[in-house]
Amino acid sequence: MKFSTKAIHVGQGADPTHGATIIPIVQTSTYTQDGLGDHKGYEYARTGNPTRTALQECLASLENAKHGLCFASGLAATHAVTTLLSSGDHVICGDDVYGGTYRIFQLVMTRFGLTFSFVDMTDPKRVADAIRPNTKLIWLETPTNPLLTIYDLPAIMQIAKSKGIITAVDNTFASPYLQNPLDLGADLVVHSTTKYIGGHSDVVGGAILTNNDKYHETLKYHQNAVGAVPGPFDCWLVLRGLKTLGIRMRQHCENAMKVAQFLKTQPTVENVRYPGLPEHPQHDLAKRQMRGFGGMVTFNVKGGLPAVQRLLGRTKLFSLAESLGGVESLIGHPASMTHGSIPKEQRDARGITDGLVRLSVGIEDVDDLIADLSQALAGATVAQTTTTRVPAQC
Ligand code: P1T
Repeated sequence: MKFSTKAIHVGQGADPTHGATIIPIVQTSTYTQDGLGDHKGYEYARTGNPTRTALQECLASLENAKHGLCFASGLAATHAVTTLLSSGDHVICGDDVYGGTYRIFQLVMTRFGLTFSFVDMTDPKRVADAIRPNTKLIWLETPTNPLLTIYDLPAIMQIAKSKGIITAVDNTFASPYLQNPLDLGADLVVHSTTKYIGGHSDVVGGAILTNNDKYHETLKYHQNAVGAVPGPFDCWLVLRGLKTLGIRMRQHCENAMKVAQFLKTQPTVENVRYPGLPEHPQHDLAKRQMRGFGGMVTFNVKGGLPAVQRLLGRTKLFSLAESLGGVESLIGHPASMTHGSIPKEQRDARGITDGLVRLSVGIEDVDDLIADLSQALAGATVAQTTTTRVPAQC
């Protein structure tokens, strides 16, 4: 079966009870048993739920994985991966990741005896150099959030494999439609299903997919033991979004490319980053390991924060909001929003400067999106009074 057929059918056969064509929302916390130990596969809804099972199976099939586990959020899935580790273990993490990932690693999990090195992985040799005797996990995003850097998955996975280190790839920005890290050697794929997979900005969720039976068993144990599971309605919403992932991603890619090309022509814009642009530093690598370049675009606005604030206040179709991957376009300021948890010196050193703007390009008519950016950029060059944002740190 090919991608969009799997997205619509895997795990989603007609309901045996009533023949419902669409997977029902099995809204129950517990399951009546016929006798002690005699049940239909479900005992308690933290441990398992048929709507969640359908989603887990479907997501696993889309990442070419044997196993899938869903969580209450992308960060709950990230946290679950750390349950494969023990106090004293060392983790190598890409130095450009979602600010919340940095926060749970550096500001939360270090209190439990884990240590983290944040490494620029554009040269895989730097990953090899960062390995210590106690390194147990390599974690990365590609494309990265927010700078859209592409890392060489086969090369990094090979380095990890030679040392017996677990690899986890957060595939949220690409979605399984554009990239399958397990096929490129990763042990675990992590998703915030809140983003492209859900696709409609109406649900929060996360998932881990793997072919490794041992990791799956441990993660499943912790999924139940910790209990950060999604409710049945949330799973149903993600399943509903998932059905159109392929068609949405094609439009996101097409629109984002046009928006990136437009931004390049704008005198008030510099350093447009989009993996589909030939001048992107890892454009050839992106072509090799992805099937499209995604819907995210970042750029710098000349004039720094004041110019950015004016721009953010002027877009009408691009909503100023956290998150990404929905059908509607969003605009954000990583330094004060998604990456506000990272200390300023580190943000600046990594390129997440006050002048950086991130777009999640939706699937509206691209002519309208470009017209909106065009008017907002034109207006942003005219100085106006603005209010100062309080960092939201989502
Ligand atoms: O929000 P949540 O479902 O918990 O997902 C966390 C997460 C994990 N991985 C990546 C790459 C992410 O981008 C995110 C969440 N990101 C945003 C909310 C954002 O606006 O970037």
